Amino acid sequence: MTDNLKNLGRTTQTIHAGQHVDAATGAVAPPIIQSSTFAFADCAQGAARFAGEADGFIYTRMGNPTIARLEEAVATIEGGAQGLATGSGMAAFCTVVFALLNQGDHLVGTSSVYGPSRVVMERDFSRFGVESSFVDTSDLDALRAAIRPNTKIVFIETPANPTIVLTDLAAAAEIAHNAGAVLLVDNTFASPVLQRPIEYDADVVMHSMTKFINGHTDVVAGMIIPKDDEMRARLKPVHAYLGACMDPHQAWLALRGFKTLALRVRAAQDNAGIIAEYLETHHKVEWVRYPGLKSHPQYELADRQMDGPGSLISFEVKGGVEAGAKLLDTVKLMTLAVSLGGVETLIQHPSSMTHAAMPREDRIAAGITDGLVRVSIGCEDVEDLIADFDRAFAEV
Ligand code: LCS
Repeated sequence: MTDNLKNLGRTTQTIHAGQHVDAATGAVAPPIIQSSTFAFADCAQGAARFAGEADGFIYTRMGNPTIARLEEAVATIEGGAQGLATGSGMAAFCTVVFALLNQGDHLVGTSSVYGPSRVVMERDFSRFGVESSFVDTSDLDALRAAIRPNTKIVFIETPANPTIVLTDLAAAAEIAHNAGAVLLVDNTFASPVLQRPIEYDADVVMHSMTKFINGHTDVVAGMIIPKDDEMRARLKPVHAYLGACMDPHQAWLALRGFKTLALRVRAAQDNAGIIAEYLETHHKVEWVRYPGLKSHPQYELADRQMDGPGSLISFEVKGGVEAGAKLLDTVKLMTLAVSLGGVETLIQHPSSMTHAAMPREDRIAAGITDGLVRVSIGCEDVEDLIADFDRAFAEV
């Protein structure tokens, strides 16, 4: 954590965290240290670095100066120890699970999470004797009941993808800790500008930085933020050897995106508030789920644990799947594509796209209805987005 930024505003933090004038050249923008390996002055220095007795870089899979700036930047705003950057959000999740669980352990997670996070537990980690179960963690009694004697990770995604259901972070932390488990929070949907789970006692935070943190739909990347150095020490050896590392150029792009994170999140959120109201009053819309609307069942929780409702909206068009598909096929300015959190508005159909790998009965149980449409509102002029919706709804 960069202590001198600790008490400054989010916009200031995102602009300055991890940004240091380069000592060698005076460059204000960070250099891309595109090197796989780092020379030692002598054998003693090499041995000391490997033994962890001397600072300095060894090999980029184990650490790199450009990547370290990004790990510092995200940790500063999340309020945790230095991060561990990964090649993707999925690599971040798998690294945490691989590091913290042993054969015979159990993970309990939010039923509506990014589909592959659930699939990788149920299909792949199960092959190594690691159990998982998924429940509606917005229901704290259901979460409590799902804890088993061997539960070692409580995995919360809030707001959840794509249902936009929230989980009470402080309560989930208490339940996890009472059971001797770790609370892992996927903070991708909120971004650290709007929600910092470590403030609510989470042990590990993860991100798909592909989304808001990079923000320009041109990088796939992930990040793990441990709450403290002790947790970092549990994760770091696996991160160094599993091979889920980031590339320096990828880190540089994400670091550039990070500078405007607060500005982009607020601009998109302003648009999303207007569009959520537009959708809620539209006669062709069945229902809308957005934490900034009073109709959201957890409007008060959003107000309590988030600094704003964000820019992801889910809704269903009257007429179900067919009507929704017509809307998605007709929009012009909005792009029919998966992913989210970029400056451009992206719209998609989770049942046939991001969450298609989940069995239908699990999807339905998780609240992912066949007709659910998810839209990630971007930073365009809001009247242009509304005109696009108007045009498309007229065809439905
Ligand atoms: N966590 C969340 C909440 C996500 O939404 C995603 C990706 C991941 C983790 C995985 O990150 P990745 O490996 O892709 O960087 N979500 C996607 C989505 O909703 N549409 O496309 C990807």
